[in-house]
Formats: sequence, structure tokens, C-alpha cells
Amino acid sequence: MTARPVELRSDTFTRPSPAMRLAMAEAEVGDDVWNEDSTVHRLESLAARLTGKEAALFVTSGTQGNLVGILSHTQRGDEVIVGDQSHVFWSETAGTAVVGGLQLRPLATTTRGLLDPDEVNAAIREDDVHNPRTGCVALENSHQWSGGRAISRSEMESVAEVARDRGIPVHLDGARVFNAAVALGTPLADLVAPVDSVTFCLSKGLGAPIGSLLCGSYAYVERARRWRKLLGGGMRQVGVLAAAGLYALEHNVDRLTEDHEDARLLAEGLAGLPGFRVSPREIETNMVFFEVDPPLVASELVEQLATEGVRVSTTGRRLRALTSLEVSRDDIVRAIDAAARVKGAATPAIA
Ligand code: TLP
Repeated sequence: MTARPVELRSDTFTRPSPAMRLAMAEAEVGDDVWNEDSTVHRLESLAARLTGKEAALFVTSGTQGNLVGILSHTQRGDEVIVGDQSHVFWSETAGTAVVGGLQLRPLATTTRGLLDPDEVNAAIREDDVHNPRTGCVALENSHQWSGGRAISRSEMESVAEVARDRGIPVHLDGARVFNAAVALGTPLADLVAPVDSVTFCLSKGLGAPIGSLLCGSYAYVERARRWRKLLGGGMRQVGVLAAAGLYALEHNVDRLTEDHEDARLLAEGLAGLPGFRVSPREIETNMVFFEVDPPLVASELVEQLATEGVRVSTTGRRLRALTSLEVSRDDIVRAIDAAARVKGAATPAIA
């Protein structure tokens, strides 16, 4: 029998457990476009409480959450300040431009995944007939492209304070903000207190099959409800999915520390292999980004590892491995062993 593949391409590959499926099967449902689904209400209340915001809205995905989230802060023709290494800027198919008529203003991202407060201040537009209005600032935490860094409350506050002083709202792409909160040991509500709105995902490390929550003030969430409808995101008896989200929030948050430990172990194992470049000290959550030296080539390594049953992804020269509840400690050992066997890599320095 062939062994189950080690799935490190993303934490989005997590599959609902039997207990989660049972919770889905037993969920009470209603028509959520009519605001009559009691399970969705429970999920939205829990999300609002956990994030310390007044209200929350169940949306289909992180991408929809960020789009609805930014649209609900802005008007057509506004400019949105984002990081040049952010998911919103790179990987959300320019939805803010296509749907919202918004212009993204990318600023250099620090190595910790943050924006420089002085640069944000300088980028906020003066009130002048020539200028677009600055509609909002968008941050990301954990910050994917900086290696899954967990950005502290004070780091986020340094940017949020500047925006607040100028009357600009801040949205947080918190697709993996639970990973950040767990890694930092900061209660989620404290961590996201500096921002006006936050999207977090249920369908990544938390293990639900679908769904994200957009959280903010009552008035903001009511605006967001209209945008969600416009985008075709009004869902009907969606309590079956909300039940998976409730299960995820109730059972799968604390265990994220295991994923973080696994990521650190994977990084340490890879760092011991000749030709692999990775800094285990920089691993803060569930992401391991690494590079390889010639004769190894990133795209070929992806293929070679796949033949060993180990799935990682790559963009250009960087390779990416994400741990999740889909990956066991044994899988981490299997992945390191497979990497050590790959053509071009010599015997590992450390067994
Ligand atoms: N990221 C996916 C891919 O799109 C790259 C992944 O596998 O990591 N914000 C951040 C920081 C994300 O990493 C993602 C998904 C999203 C938003 C969008 O979430 P979804 O996929 O639910 O639309």
C-alpha cells in the first residue's frame, strides 16, 4: 500500500474530521439571506467576541472577506495603502480595482512583514482636488511572504496609530491571525484591538472546509452585508458550514502550537541538509519558506519530493511548506528524510 502523501502545499488542504462532519450534519439551519440561520448567528457572535469587535459576518473565503472588508471602508476612486508583499496586493486578482474602482498603493514591507509608520504617514493623501482620497490601510498578520511572521499588537499599533490620527480606518487580513495570536501568546481580541476590521479564515489551519469571518463595528458589518450580497455571497441554509466553523473555533485553536512546533522541526531538519537554506530561528508560526543552492532547482525539487510522496509548493526560487492538522510529526520526519534523499543533496549533517 502506498503511504498517504505528506501534504505541505498549504494548510488549506485540511479536511473536516469525522467529529466536525457530525457537527455539520446536526446543525440547525435557516435562510441566512433573511438572517434566519441560528447556527450562523452563533458563529458570528463567537467571532465578534473572540476578536473583540461589535459584529461579524460569515463570508465564503479570505479573498471575499478582504474584498468586502476593504469595500466597506472605501468609496470608488479611493486609494488603499497595502504592503508590497501582501496577499491583497499579489493574490486577490485585483478585486479591489475590478469591483471597487480602488487604487492600491503598495509600500515597501519590512522584513517582519509590517509597514513603516512614517511611510504610511507620508503616503496618506492630502485633501487636494488632484489626489485620490486615502480610503484605508490594509495590514496582514500572520504575514505570509515574510515567512509567516506573527506581528505583535504593539507593531500593528505603530501603524494603526498613524492612520487613526489621520482619520483613516485599518483593515487586517488576518487569514491566519489565530496562528499569530497563539504564537505570541496574546488573546486575539488584544492582538486585533488596534485595527477597525479583521478577516480571519476557518478553512486554513483551523480545519473547516470553507468560510471566513469579517469582524468590525455594527454599522460596518451592515455595509459589508450589502457588499457580500452584491458579490453573490448571500448564502441560504449555510448553518451546515457555520457548524464546521464553530467546531473549528472550539476545538482547533489551541492545537495550532503543534503546527508551529512541527514547522520549526521541519526547518531545523532542512537546515541540516547541504544545499538547503532556511533559518529555523525565524519560524514563528506554521510556515517554512526555504531556498536551495545549485545543482538543486526549486521547481525540480517540487517534482522530486512529489515522487517521494511529499508535497510542497514553489514560487520562483522560494519553496513553501505549511504544517497543519493534516500533517503529523511522523510526516515531518518523512519530509526531512525525503529531502535528504533528493538528487543533489548530500547526506544530512545531523541525523
Ligand atoms: N492563501 C493561499 C493562496 O492563495 C496562496 C495559501 O495557500 O496560502 N490572505 C492570506 C494571507 C492568504 O494566505 C490567503 C490564502 C488569503 C488571504 C485568501 O484566502 P482564501 O483562499 O480563503 O480566499
